[in-house]
Amino acid sequence: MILPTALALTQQTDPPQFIPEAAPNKPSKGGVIFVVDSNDRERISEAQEELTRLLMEYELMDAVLLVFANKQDVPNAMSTAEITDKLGLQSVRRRNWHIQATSATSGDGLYKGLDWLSNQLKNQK
Ligand SMILES: Nc1nc2c(ncn2[C@@H]2O[C@H](COP(=O)(O)OP(=O)(O)O)[C@@H](O)[C@H]2O)c(=O)[nH]1
Ligand SMILES: [Mg+2]
Repeated sequence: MILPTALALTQQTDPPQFIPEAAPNKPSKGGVIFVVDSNDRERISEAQEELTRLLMEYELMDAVLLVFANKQDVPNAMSTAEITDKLGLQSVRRRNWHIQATSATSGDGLYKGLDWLSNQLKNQK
């Protein structure tokens, strides 16, 4: 998450969550980077639920969304089209979003995704 407020890891929830240290009183512009394990078919629905929960956060109302479909180097990993479908991204209408195929181990796609985010944040001003 790229937000102007600091985030703190709280142990008071299970699992521990990142929460804003001082809750802003208005939605922050900025962006969310949501990293998905494209090779984990078992947990993609869990990822979808978590993304839905995240996007309902008041503070993230105006944030753009960048999804990294990571582990694209793994044979038989889900494609960006499949992940778009399973995360229900087509129904994300009120914010700009982008899905980027990445491999964190080789670095493929990381800069492409960050370039998109950087351009979005420039245009938010
Ligand atoms: N092949 C591959 N491995 C990755 C990539 N990104 C992270 N990993 C590896 O994935 C492992 C962590 O697994 P991960 O799926 O992130 O977490 P877990 O599902 O909670 O176990 C580490 O060994 C990372 O090096 C990637 O893009 N490609
Ligand atoms: Mg995993």
